[in-house]
Amino acid sequence: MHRTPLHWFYLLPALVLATLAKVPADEPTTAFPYTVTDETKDRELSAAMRRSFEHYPAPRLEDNELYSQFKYTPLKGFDYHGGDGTVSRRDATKVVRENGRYYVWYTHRSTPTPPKGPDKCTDTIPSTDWDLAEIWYATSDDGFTWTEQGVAVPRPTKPNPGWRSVATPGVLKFKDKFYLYYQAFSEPSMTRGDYCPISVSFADSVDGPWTPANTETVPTGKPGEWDQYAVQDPNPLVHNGKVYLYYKSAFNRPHALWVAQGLAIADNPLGPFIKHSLNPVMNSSHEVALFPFRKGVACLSIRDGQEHFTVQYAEDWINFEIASITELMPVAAGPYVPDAFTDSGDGRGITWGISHFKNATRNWSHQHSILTRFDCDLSLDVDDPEM
Ligand code: AAL
Repeated sequence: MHRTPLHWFYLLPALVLATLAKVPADEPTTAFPYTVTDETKDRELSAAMRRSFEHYPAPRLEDNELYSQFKYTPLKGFDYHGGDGTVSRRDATKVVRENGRYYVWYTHRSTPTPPKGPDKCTDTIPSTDWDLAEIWYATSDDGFTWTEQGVAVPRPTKPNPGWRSVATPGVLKFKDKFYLYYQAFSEPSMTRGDYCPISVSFADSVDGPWTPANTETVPTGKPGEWDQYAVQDPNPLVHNGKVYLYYKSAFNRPHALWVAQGLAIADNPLGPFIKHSLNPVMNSSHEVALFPFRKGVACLSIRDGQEHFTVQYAEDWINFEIASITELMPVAAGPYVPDAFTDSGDGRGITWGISHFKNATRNWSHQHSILTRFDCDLSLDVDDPEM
């Protein structure tokens, strides 16, 4: 390459600096990884650079297999009554593939009016979007067009847990049987917060029928414990032959809301569930999506808390670290996790799932939520998924 005087004007200082920094002058200074020599290997690093090497799985974002952005596509097949707030679908489970098609379960509300808030709710008027709800399910051949199949878990009769509302399900397949865990409300949501335990229904077939256990399968904690008021958002996986059920609680309630995630482990999906002594195991996130990844478990930590909008990883399934920071994450994501229940010890990650969007939080007049599809790049088996 012919060098003009102007080239040397810029190049000479760079060569001097490169020599001083002991970087060979012919190495492009933007190359990565930088050449480590005896002189540079013990070089002192700033806190930010040390964190990049020591804390994250890969110092460069591009090399971080637990980083993704998210693409959204509307789903076909769901009717929302023109968005008048009387029909809502939200908080989807993981997507499961059985009998050659995809299944998803979700909170379904169909009420004569939209929610009217905790002060104006009645036996037929919902307090919130997930009050007076049931667990419904839908199936699909391609993940984009869905056929709603109807109710899977109706509200049980009073006074069984969930008589007021059953919402926010998580699905499990364990030893060829199926389990749906869900929040079991015995009072209208938001009248005292969202105080509820987790209950379960079980079935021999993915198509049901579902039998309710009518128990507080994962109960709230004892007075003074972090989860004494509510256990929510059940998220079961299989690990080491056991059910690992992650769940959310809001501690400090009713004073200052701080949401965090706990872990409860059981040999039998119907319980008893033993809550982990280190709970909460995550310090953030209103809704999480968990999936086996390599030896450990990865988690989309979606919103709320110091570590919201991060993807986290726990090789021992308990002690989570931030793997990446991202944006526009799927709300209450239910990913398609082919190996969620296979206990393979070598999780392969995810490429898509179902998320929800809600149209309002404080304005009750048309409040409802819709299901949508998200696609992402968190799979070890796909080199360059189309984003
Ligand atoms: C959701 C979930 C739980 C809450 C409510 C319905 O996002 O965290 O399910 O109770 O909001």
